[in-house]
Amino acid sequence: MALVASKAGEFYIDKIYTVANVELASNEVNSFSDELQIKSLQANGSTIEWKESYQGATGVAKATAENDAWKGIGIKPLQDMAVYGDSAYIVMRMYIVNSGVLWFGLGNNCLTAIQKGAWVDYYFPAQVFKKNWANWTTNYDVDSMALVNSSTFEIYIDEIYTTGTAPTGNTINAFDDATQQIYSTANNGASAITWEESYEGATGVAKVTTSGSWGFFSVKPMQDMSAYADSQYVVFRMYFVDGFSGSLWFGDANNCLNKEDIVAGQWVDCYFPAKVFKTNWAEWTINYTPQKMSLAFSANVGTVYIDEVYTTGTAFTGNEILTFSEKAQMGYTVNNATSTITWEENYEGATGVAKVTTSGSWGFFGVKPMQDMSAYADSQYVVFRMYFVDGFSGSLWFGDDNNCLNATDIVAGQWVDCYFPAEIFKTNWANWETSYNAQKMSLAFSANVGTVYVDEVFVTNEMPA
Ligand SMILES: [Ca+2]
Ligand SMILES: [Ca+2]
Repeated sequence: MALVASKAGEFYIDKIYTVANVELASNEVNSFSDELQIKSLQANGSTIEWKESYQGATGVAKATAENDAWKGIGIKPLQDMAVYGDSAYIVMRMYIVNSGVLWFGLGNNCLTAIQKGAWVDYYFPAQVFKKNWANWTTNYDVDSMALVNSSTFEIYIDEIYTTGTAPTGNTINAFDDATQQIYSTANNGASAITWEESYEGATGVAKVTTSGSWGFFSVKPMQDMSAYADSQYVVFRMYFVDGFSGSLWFGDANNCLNKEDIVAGQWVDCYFPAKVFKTNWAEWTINYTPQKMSLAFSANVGTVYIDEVYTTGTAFTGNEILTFSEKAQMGYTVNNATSTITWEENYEGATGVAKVTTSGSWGFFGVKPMQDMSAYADSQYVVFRMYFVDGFSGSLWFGDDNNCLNATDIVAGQWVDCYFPAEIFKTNWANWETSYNAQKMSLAFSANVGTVYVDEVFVTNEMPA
């Protein structure tokens, strides 16, 4: 409890006193109702002054800067951060005379479009505020706790407050109210987004209208990404009004895992790999790339409603590549013209299986790992646990070589494990998300083997004696 001088010298104290407490609303960060409140702002290269009124507002902070260099307006809340616990937004009511892009907490994340010459409520993600400001009293970082701007600006701030309730659990955005829609953005000229209170039994929906191919629907999570850490899938619950055509891209890959289930005229869930979401979205607050963070419709699909975006499933760990425990995993498999792949709940004591049917020689059963390839770095073998119903003939090729290490053990009519060198897998699969070569990433049956069930695909260091 001391006032500490960091350098030698002398100073004089006349008196120590308190001033009358200002009544603060529960969600208030600062409303500049008197001149003292302006002292909580920090002029990081800008000039800040208090004005009794401006354009109909009472008690405002005026911030100006010149020279087109990074300038900030540092903000310190007047209340304990706990007050803002579950807010969804931090709102700055500003009158912008002149300004470029507004960054908040080192993120280009103003959720409301800049409009000049009027009082506008500018929404920013409360999660940025809550995260960066958590310990501002002990750990004040000028850049991450400021509204910053790289241009010459003249901005008036009437008040700063928090509002809304952030979603919890596995929700990314449920579009519960019109305000939540501003966490989604149409990032290109081929899509527009509006909000509606309800549609076909769903409450709170984003209405996306595409007017050409490659319309984007970008969605920004309203919680910290740590909320989704263990998820396996990101799901978009959608309703295609005018029919579905083309493909659904998410994070720059055509990777809707259950595209065959997408039917127009009803609510459908489209599953995407959560690892794409987790990797590309990790730092969305500071590093936003629309293409990597959008659902893109390759064709013009007209009107699509989106009820909710959420995560589900438990991320794989350990040595698993695929287990087929749920149907969505079928999206990680690849067939060719001489093979079909379907999912079944169980077969001969195994739970969750892929059913492969070949209709000629060289049928493919391609697999894409559900974990990051680094999970398999130390393994020696890749194992396919299979059941050949109609007999086994020919040879088993993996990554364009006939290399089942224990082919002599493969017997039809029972579950058998087929071992392949993991080196092939690690080399060919390393960058499958950006560079997919079906032949190099498939198990190929040289002969027509009819029906084969696959229970799981995993890596191991042990091969049976
Ligand atoms: Ca909804
Ligand atoms: Ca299984």
